[in-house]
Amino acid sequence: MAVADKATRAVLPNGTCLIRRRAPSLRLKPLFFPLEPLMTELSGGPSLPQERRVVTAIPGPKSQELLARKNAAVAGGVGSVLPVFTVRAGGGVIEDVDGNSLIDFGSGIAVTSVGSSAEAVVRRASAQLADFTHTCFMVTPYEGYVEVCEELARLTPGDHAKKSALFNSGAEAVENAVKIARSYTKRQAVVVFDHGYHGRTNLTMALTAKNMPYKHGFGPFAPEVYRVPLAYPYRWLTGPENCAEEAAAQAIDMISKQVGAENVAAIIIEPILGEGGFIEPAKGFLPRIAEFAKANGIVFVADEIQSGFCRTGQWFACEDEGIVPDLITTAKGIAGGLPLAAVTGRAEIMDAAHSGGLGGTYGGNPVACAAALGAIETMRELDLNAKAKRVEEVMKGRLAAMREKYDIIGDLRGRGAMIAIELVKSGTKDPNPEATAAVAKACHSAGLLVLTCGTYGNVLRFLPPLVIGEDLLNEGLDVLESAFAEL
Ligand code: PLZ
Repeated sequence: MAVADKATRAVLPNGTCLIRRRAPSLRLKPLFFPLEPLMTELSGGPSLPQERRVVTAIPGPKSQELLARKNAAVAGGVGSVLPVFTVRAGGGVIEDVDGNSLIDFGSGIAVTSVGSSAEAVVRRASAQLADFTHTCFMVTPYEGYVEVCEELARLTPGDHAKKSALFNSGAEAVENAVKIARSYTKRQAVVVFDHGYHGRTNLTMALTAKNMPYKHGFGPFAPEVYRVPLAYPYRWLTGPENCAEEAAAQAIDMISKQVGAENVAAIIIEPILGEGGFIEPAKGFLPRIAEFAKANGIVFVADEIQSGFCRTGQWFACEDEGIVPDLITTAKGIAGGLPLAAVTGRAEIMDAAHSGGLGGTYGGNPVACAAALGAIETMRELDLNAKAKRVEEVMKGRLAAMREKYDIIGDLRGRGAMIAIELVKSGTKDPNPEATAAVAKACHSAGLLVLTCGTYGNVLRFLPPLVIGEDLLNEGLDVLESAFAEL
């Protein structure tokens, strides 16, 4: 980390981080460091202006050309929400090949919470790249992996002894949480919830609720997976008041009667559901399910892959109801854009699998670990939990005003910088995926990247990088408001 010693840093009021770097000394391997005698750069890479700039149609002509190449060379099953081809990204913007600069309300699906080119991530990952790219932790280990596991033990809820194992993707982490829970309990069944999303591999497709586009035509799926009701306040038939109690009672009844609690290895739940529609389970539901798991020797797994690492204004969303999961799965925000995922949990559970039973060629890659340490450093230094709470304040204020004005906004929910609105047909609760797609499209054309989600495809979700400047955040909300006005 010699480069770190030579850098001075300042944080701008808009949250971006400035670094002044001196020329690398001879002690470093000069070949691997760009020759920058004295330069100042934004966290968004050298001089990336933090502005919305639309200079062509979206997507522009160069993106269209690349899109034709994509369509010819890339498998049709791999879609892109908005085919503008990126050249640079950082802070709160994405710049494309045509010179457009989009405000980013997506963070690459909740990944780049520290920005897409955060200074500490780039610095640490670059230094690691220069030292070595890979050894395979299962062959010869390295310190970065251990350091990430130590950080995970510190940051995740609970003060019990914890251990971690690192992987490449969220789905892989969830699969491994199931392997670990099965080893520990010597049971097979896994319980998941309506609207849940846990990945696209065979086992995680089975755990995921929604057919299209995730599962359709891809079966048969892994056995011993059981789905139970979720306390979804906006759509609970008897209304939100008794939703937590009723949903928990139904879920517990189904587990007890249809599966047998004594056969259940793990209950897996997202403390705030991501792909399913940014659903916050009604207050009281999560603690009731966690309690049931504990009383029956079931491993309670919080899937914090989307909600973790400051996204909701806490290190982990389950902290809001004081939940201490037995295992917690993380990915996405953990490494500032590099692929890394983890299972963290009670040491006795994590140690249940036999030696050699867990792993993979690339799991906990050293460059990804270095990036994770840089991302965590950034989260601490810039107090990104506080930033996420501020994003919530600004967004909820503006969105509540829009909801007053446009009655197709049926629900406004989420925490921190994980906020969503659910769109319905006027005067009903019928899902309105058409309006959702139209608003998203209008936003894209005006230079604001927004994403949709939800079982019914009628949720607009907002996941800005936590380092986004407040001006850009407000400008993005202006664009959204105009999109509603146009509709
Ligand atoms: N668990 C809670 O949100 C990934 C999926 C996007 P991977 N969510 C984005 C898509 O359409 O593929 C996710 C998640 C939760 C697990 C996962 C899976 O994480 O890194 O995509 O495998």
